[in-house]
Amino acid sequence: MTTVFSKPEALTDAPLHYCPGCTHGIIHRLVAEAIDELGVRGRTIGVASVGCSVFTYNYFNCDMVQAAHGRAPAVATGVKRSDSNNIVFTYQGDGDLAAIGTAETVHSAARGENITVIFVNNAIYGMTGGQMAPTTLPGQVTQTSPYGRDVNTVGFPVKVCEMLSKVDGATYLERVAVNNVKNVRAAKAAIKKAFQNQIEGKGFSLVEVLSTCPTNWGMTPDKALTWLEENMLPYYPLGVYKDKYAESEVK
Ligand SMILES: Cc1ncc(C[n+]2csc(CCOP(=O)(O)OP(=O)(O)O)c2C)c(N)n1
Ligand code: SF4
Repeated sequence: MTTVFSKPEALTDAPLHYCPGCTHGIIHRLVAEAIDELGVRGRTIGVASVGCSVFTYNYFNCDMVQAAHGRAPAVATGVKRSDSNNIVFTYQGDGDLAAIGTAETVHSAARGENITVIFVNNAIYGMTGGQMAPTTLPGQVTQTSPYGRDVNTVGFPVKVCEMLSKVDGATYLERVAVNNVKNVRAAKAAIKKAFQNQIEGKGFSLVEVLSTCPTNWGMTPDKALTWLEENMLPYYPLGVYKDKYAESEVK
């Protein structure tokens, strides 16, 4: 019999704890597929962050470390520098990476650390019950912005790929989404490239994945995918924000 579908080896058998329809699970699978296809599982070390994805250390079938809130790129820096043969990735939400962890994100990019950052942007603090995040859209209703995010009082969302594109040390920055099959395929290619870059010693790669939080957005999973498409994609355009090596190839 021909096997047409199987679980990546880089995922354990542990059942995921995510809410029904949450796209964290899709992103886990894409990361695991990339690790498998590149044949690096035996030397991969993941850094789990704090947020709904805190239990990634139970789900990825490779060595894992747990970082304090926002500190994953700093921990990844140490793990990578201790043995450059390690393939090191972080898996972080937007509250983790773009709020308490902004400094670690910017400085690891500025230092050009040879690590892979998987940044899951669902425009809200999921784990803690749906508070406004740095990435919450203007006008978006959350538990702490019941009348919608007012940019006049709390400022504008942080656009991480755009911001890091001005950081000289960053190598590869791409924003993708997992709201439909076409975008999932593109997300897989970007994630694989971010790992491939590290294998080739090219430096800091970050893939921002636009993701859903049906529970805290207060929507069905189906409606959440539509909401992402109609609201997040216009504000957070998909695409490659920096590819240092492609640029030098073009020149
Ligand atoms: C030092 C510290 N401050 C605050 C918290 C509370 N906290 C836990 S998860 C979280 C937000 C996580 O949101 P995000 O990174 O967007 O991930 P999501 O849950 O949406 O996937 C916060 C503020 C904490 N655990 N540690
Ligand atoms: S709270 Fe949101 S981000 Fe967290 S598991 Fe549920 S749907 Fe996913």
